[in-house]
Amino acid sequence: MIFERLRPALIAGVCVLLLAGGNTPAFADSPSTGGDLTIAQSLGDRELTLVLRRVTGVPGPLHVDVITHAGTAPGRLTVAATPTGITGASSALPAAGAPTTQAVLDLGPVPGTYSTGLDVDRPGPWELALGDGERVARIPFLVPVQATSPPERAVYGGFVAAGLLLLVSVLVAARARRGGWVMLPAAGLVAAIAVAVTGAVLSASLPLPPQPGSQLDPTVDNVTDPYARGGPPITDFSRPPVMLALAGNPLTAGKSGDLGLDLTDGATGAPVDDVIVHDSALIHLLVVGPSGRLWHLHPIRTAAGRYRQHLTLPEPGHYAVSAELVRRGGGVQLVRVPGGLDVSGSEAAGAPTEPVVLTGDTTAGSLDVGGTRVGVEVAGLAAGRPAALTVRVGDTADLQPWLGMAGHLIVAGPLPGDTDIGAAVGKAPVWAHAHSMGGADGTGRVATAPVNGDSTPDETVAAYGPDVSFTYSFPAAGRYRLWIQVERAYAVITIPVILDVPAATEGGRR
Ligand SMILES: [Cu+2]
Repeated sequence: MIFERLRPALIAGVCVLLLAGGNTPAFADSPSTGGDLTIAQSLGDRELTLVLRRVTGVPGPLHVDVITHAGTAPGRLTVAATPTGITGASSALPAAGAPTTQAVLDLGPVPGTYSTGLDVDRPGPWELALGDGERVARIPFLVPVQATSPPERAVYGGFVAAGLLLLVSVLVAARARRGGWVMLPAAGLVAAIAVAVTGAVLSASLPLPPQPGSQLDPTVDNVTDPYARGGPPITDFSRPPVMLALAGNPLTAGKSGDLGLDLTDGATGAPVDDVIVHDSALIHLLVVGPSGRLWHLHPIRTAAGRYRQHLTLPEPGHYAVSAELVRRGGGVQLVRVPGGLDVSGSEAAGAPTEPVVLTGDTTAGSLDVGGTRVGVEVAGLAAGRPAALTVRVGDTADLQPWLGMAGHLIVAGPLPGDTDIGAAVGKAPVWAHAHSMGGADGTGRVATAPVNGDSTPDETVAAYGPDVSFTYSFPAAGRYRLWIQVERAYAVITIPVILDVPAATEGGRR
């Protein structure tokens, strides 16, 4: 009897469930589920890579790794984290703006990973302070929460309602004298399942809201619920370019000093504090000296829009300075300091590594960098055409990804001559930074993009190379300076190259 009465409800329910099963929704991974955050920092004389492992729950632990390099001095670092976001909602947590968690980290003499842990008690924007007793790097980071999108809420709500209505249907079917009454909860059940299925289908196809951190200035509220902002954004996310000015005391050759970098907004003149981590650093600082030496450094952030770089420049003369950075929604900018940097003094510099010279018909060469044999080869070289550049570092696949990449290529030119390179590079029309194109694991396979909050292998994975190749189109003919950088045995190797790029001939290749 009961089954007779229940039949319409059961048939409808089963049909809709089958339909839902056939359309198994691919739940979009929550947008704020971040991966690990890797940031290179030149803290004092130490070149460090800081890795903030993803936070999986709040309150919860934040695992902090510091990777040291060859020559990094042992010693103690302090690590502290401060919530910086303010919310209108009342909270029992300590007020933002003061550190809520701290730890110490003892670096040993062996290059590698040193770890410590912090505890984060709330989602939103945070600042990590990494100190060496003299300087403090202040690194902004986000603690995400697993946010539920409106369609996902419809899925959960719909299925809960369907479950309840199913119970009601059974009860009504068992108790009611007239079978028709069961149609009421059964219709509700079908409607609830329809809502859930619609939500499931939509959740896979609706665009994600603008992401706090990478697209929006993060606040506690938009990190906690990225879907809360109503309506489409009425402004675009773009920001004006930064103005980069050098600050600090003049530098003397052979003596260590601190170079200050002030970032100001080109429109408002306010300090720029929306720099986001790009290629594993807030700022990539490139400095080229008078004899063609390159420094690739990662200044520490000391305050909003203020960065500092500790360095020792070995020779007097004119240096070219540029910074590569990304403003939130502003794209990658390679900003040159117009006047460059003058270093006084008379310190005699040690000779820099002799570059590989590829000119005329020479398309291959080799050199010794710090005891490692490096071969350099170029193919298809002509202005305006993609050229392939390959370096072979040693003979085993033991390169480490530095800044998330197996190889970095920095290009400046065309240059008028081989003297006073810093000044010439400062005025050079082309100044580029390219990365190695796939094949990073030595098998020719292109490294896959991280999915679902996974992270790419960090520097500790020494399994790349020995061949690292780049593709770059030199826009104009002439003499270029190139610096290729790879990491091996926790040391960054810089390979200097001088390259003459011929003009493209009609239908011809070199
Ligand atoms: Cu860099």
